Amino acid sequence: MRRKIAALVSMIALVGLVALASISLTEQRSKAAPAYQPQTREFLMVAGEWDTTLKKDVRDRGVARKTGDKLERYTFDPGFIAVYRGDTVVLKIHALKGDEHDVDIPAFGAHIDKKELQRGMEATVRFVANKSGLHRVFCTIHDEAYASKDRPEIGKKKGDLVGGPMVGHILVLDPPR
Ligand SMILES: [Cu+2]
Repeated sequence: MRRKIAALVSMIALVGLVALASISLTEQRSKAAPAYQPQTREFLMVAGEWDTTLKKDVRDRGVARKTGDKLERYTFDPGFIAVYRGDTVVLKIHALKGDEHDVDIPAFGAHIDKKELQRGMEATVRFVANKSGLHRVFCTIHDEAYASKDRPEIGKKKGDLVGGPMVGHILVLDPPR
């Protein structure tokens, strides 16, 4: 009799364990990864400058430059950022080098006017990065930012970006799953 009771008790215990295990498995399965919650991502950027005085004649992006000429290049620093699609991007841009700059991000219709980015000023642009892919951030004020006419000698058409660079890049990634 005792044996029977013991067998019965262990049978009940076993059934109970199996039931518990299956409940916890079901729970785990139903806990799918939560959908990505878009975030606000803020970046501090500066307008930086590189320059040099030539020690010999060079071709500077298709243009002849002489010994003694000064070459200047302006950059956004950092010049490359990555966010997830759906994130709100806040770029705080500090104009440290160069008298003035502007900011144009055609992919997101975002813009800072040059009046807001005179030397020493900081301006903010904010947008929702709602398109995946690699997008460009331009400063358009520099003489050679865009070709003003077709430049077959360097393979560029009117309106193509030839100079600067004052070009940054924003990589918008598909949200993690
Ligand atoms: Cu600029």
